[in-house]
Amino acid sequence: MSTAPSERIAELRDLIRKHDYHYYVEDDPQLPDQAYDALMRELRELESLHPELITSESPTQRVSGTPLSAFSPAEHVVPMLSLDNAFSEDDMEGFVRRCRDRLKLPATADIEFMAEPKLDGIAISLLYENGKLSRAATRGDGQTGENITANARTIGAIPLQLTGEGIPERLEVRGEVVMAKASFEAFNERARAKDEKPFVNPRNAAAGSLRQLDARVTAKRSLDCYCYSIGLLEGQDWPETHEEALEALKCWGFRVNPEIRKVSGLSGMSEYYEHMLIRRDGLDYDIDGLVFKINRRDWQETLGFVARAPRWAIAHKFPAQEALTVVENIEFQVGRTGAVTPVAKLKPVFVGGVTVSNATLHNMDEIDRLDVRIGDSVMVRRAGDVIPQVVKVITESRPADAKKPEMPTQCPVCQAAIEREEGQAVARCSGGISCAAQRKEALKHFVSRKAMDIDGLGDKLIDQLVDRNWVKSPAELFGLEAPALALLERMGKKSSEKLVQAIQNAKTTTLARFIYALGIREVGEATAKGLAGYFGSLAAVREATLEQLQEVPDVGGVVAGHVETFFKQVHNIEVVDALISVGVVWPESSPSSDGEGTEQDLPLDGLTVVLTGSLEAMSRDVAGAHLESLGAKVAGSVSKKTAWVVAGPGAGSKLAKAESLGVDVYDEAWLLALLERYGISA
Ligand code: I6G
Repeated sequence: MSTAPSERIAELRDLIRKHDYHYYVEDDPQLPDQAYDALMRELRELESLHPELITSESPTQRVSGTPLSAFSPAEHVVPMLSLDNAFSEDDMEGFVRRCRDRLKLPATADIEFMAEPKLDGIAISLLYENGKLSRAATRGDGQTGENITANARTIGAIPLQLTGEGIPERLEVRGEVVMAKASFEAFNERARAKDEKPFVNPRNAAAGSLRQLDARVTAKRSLDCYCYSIGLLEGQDWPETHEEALEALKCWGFRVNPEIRKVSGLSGMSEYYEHMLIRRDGLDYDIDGLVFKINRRDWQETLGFVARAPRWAIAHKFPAQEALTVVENIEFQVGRTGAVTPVAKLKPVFVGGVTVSNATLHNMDEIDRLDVRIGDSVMVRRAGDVIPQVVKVITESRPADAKKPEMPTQCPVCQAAIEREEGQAVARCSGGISCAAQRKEALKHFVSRKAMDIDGLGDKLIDQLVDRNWVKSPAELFGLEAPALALLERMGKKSSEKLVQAIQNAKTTTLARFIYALGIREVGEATAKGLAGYFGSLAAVREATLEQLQEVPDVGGVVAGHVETFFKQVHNIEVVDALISVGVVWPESSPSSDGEGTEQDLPLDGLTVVLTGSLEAMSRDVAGAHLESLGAKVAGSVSKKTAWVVAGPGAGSKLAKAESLGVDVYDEAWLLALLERYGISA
């Protein structure tokens, strides 16, 4: 007996919601993208045959096709308050003391707090009635926001229908909508390539994307949402602690930040602060501080509110990522592809925890767009490991003698002519590999952390190697010997030997790193990963046609053109072949482009592995790529679904979690033996 369409539709919706839960809430996807897409496709097809069965909570109904003419006001059921800020340890001490005094606790009592990152995004209120998302609103003035339901519905991390047990009659949830740093960078890169205005920071990008009148535009902007509290709960009792409230949110299908911890007393709070300050740059999203909330709800009630802020919570702010300074000069630097980039030389300023004295201005169009001049006061932004940017000129403070910069006509390094193609924003030095600046930059990129990751080969060393003409192309790095290196400035016997070892270790890499290291125009880390994953081997990438290249997610005509052109140029092929002949290797896999590729039975298919601690024979990246080539999924965190954890020296919380969950833990020797069994040696 065949299943009735209504039953299959219900089954598919449940399955999709279950997989959304694994993906968004547990950060542990249980299905390859293609299989998830197949479920969505089947649901869409069935719904198109039976439109009477479509409901607004169906996962197919996230994007509405009718643009609004304006956002309507949305009055909050419970006002959205703000938080008091702390900027120092002293401020934090004062906060804890006040809590303790008002709760009449002894001076020795350590209060339990939930500690959370404060995401730098857009606050959102989500109202659910009988489990269905009925309204989404921005914070506005805290009393009334804007109704942005159609746009919020397009965000995958926002459930349209709650899951799990004990769904409340009415529930209002607060969270923060953010744009991931990588999506923001990719968006701005595309905007600049099209001569469109980039966003100043991920927060503005999230705000701009959430305030689109056409939800189809929002849907394309990869927004994310993390929920952090309950504003209204009707039809059941409030959880007794904030920790339990967060657990309930997860059960109902909300993404809750995995960095949240329970801490005790001031010492626990400052340990978390130090820990997150280090983690900050490595997170996917911007955070501007931490929020500490008293865990017990009865204590929260006792403390209550003052002037629109709870007395039981505080935001401990991080150093700002934006600051004002002055442009002292504008210089022109030549990059690895010959692009001549104007760089603002700044009066040194402390931003986001470091002193910044240079900021990129990208190209002359960007200089015109910002209208930046030498002598101007500017706002600079530094986030993560991204090059500091000038985001805004304070034109009101412009001095009378502020000078407009001009693009030089000759390369400042090799004196070759600087050319700018018709319609292109970027000007280029025409010197090619005869330009020492281009050679240096290509090598710096080649050895960088996300490329071949050669530890100890810094910019100053590369400058010397190129200036002495010891290294003319990347393959020559692998022929360097310790006694010669020891002659260079700031190098001794020990450091030279260590460097030679690091260079030799880097010979074993991954295909994605290798492609990225080649420095193909507009092929960043994500595109390189996409190409490696899609084609599986360098030969396949080299032979791919323009059409095939464009089948890789996020590869458009321009990037495909750069890849194709790169592999057509004889000197590039010589560089690649020379690298392979000096022994650069990587594991190759079957292409995921092959429709049957994903169906193939690979030996570790379906197994999730976590690598933690340090490995000696190969980097974790390389080990991960080997495991993936055998079909395993390599995850970043340990869960019940993890099959094996491979732990090296220095393994910490992941090892502890594996042990507490009873997940099998192995050492590097075991991993090497496993790989050996499938013909992979270190
Ligand atoms: O603005 C906020 C950001 C993050 C918050 C907040 C938060 O918790 C992680 N929590 C509260 C209680 C309030 N504002 C009022």
